[in-house]
Amino acid sequence: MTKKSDPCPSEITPESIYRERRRFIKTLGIASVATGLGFVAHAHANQARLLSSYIKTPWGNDEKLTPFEDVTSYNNFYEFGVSKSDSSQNSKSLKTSPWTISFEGAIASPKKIGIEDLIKIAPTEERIYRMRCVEGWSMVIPWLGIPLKAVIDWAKPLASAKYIEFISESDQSMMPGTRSGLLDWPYTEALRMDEATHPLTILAVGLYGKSLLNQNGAPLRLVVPWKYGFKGAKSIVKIRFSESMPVSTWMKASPKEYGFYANVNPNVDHPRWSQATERRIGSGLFQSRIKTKMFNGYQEEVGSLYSGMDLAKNF
Ligand SMILES: Nc1nc2c(c(=O)[nH]1)N[C@H]1C(S)=C(S)[C@@H](COP(=O)(O)O)O[C@H]1N2
Ligand SMILES: [Mo]
Repeated sequence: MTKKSDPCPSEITPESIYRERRRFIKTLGIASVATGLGFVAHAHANQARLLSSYIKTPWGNDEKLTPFEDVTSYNNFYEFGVSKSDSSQNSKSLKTSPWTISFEGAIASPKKIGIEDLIKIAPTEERIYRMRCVEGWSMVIPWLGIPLKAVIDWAKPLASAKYIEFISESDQSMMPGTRSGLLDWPYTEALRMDEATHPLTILAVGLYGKSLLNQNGAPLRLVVPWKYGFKGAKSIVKIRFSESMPVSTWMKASPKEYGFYANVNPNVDHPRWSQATERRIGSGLFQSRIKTKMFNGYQEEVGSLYSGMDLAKNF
């Protein structure tokens, strides 16, 4: 538990401290261990209540990271308002402790588990993933999380379960945006089971070496790096297994614009704008525009999940 009195250097200049640590790891040559896994970096003693250590993975080690300040101040979290700065300003009201996640639907026995126990299901890993928002901007974020597959194996869904649905918190007293009729609350998202158990899919509990801030979906959010950012449901309280394809919040709101798959695809435009390029968020004026890659650059890893599918129809 972080004490209020603890000095927290990562809160002062998180990015520079973070870079320093990465340089240090590099100098030791540990980052290039052949397996890529196996290096346990000790977290700052004063960081996350949830994270005492994590495994460094090779994902995204060559990427230029989006500064911590941008990752934590330029957000989409409509439960706290629709502008990018709303959730960093308004989300203090979200109480993330205690926090329970329930598992229901096509499951042998429905379960509930506290977040502290859930993150013990599998070791926490750092994975640097690109995130591409459907609106045309992107970031590179050092996530801390656990493979969703480990949680699914623990939950033991029925063999008939073909989909998994993620349901966000929607308490009106903590989330002022849910008093509006903007979306059909609670926010929900879903994956096909083979997407959910893919090794790239994680449940994130932190970023930049510390636990998630509320604006990023504390204490638990989905990260699926080859899909548009809206698939990554935040502040998850319920996980439901089902036999038929769930209809997500965005599919309900605008079915012509938001499909079930939401795979990043530069060749399939959003009805109101092109998806061919993206604006890489970085502090200040120097935000570069770059070409968007198929599956957000993860084609080699996930392309086979969609072989034989028409991705223009299954957008
Ligand atoms: N519950 C919930 N989850 C959500 C959203 C939201 O409004 N509510 N926005 C989504 C969108 S559109 C994006 S791009 C990402 C943004 O994540 P970040 O703010 O951590 O970058 O969260 C996704 N998850
Ligand atoms: Mo998004």
